[in-house]
Amino acid sequence: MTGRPTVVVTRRLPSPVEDRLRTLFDARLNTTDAPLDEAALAGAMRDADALVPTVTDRITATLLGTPGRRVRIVSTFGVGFNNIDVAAAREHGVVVTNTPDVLTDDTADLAITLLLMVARRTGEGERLVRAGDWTGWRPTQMLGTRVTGKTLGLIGFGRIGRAVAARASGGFRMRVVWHDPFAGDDAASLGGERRISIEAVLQESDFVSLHCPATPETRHLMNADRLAAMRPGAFLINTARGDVVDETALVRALREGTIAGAGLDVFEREPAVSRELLAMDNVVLLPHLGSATEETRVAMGNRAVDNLAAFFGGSAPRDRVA
Ligand code: 8YV
Repeated sequence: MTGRPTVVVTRRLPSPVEDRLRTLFDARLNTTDAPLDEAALAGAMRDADALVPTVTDRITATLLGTPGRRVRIVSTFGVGFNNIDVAAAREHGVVVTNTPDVLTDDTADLAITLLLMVARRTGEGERLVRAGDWTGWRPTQMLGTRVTGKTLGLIGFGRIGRAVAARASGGFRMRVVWHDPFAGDDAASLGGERRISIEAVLQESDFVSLHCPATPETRHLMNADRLAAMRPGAFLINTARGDVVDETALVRALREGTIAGAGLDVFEREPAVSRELLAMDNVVLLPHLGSATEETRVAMGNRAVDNLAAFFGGSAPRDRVA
């Protein structure tokens, strides 16, 4: 290749990352931050050497098969890559990389935030105060559920699941049980108690937190039956991906009192959130904030840039997933 590689970035990134992209590449940055439509993405596939998408871009087989495609690497900004058809990328010889590790702690912090918020009814409490409806302290007002010492069930015991386990067991003396078909034998030494089935985790847990990737196998993993297998009075926390939960079944379970509440950072049809959820007081709803700190978003961007720099420098990108 002659000259600097052309890199199309689909959304605004923190300015230190955009500066670095401009220094290293012929960077086509998205100054408006408006998502690129299908035609613009196809144009990028034809005109650029690399694409830096985010969770809001669907990198489909059609896109990867764009006639005259020039893009050779898709360096996604995020650890999850369910928005990218990795099988099609492999087929077309397009390299795909992600940004693991750097967002583990912040995402774990957010899972704990949701857990505390929903158990202690803090969203509800804040709404009351802001509405000017707080009439004064009462011994029986807005009683929540204790967190300390309870059982936390983790579905997925990878980097983020383990970071949540450390916070829960260390900070809140919680008993942690987990299920992860892909965890190696070494995972047992990282704490918590392993369970062979998801149902065993659900039956034992006061709080269930999801930390598995979104794959065809995990789509609607939390369906009506699994929600019914949770303890009455238990809470569901989701910082993974919306489609791991059957949102319609969740709404029903919450409405009928099958479970006590939910803390959700991700949704099946983002940014749309079901009207029923919006109307419920026993759910906490956040706009996909898992990795949203200044520090982490810069680190994610740098990791995406490192992957591009390695690829165009002729070495193996550290975070290759396809
Ligand atoms: C990001 C995430 O906000 O990394 C992920 O998988 O869900 C979040 O950290 C998002 O993916 C940005 O593309």
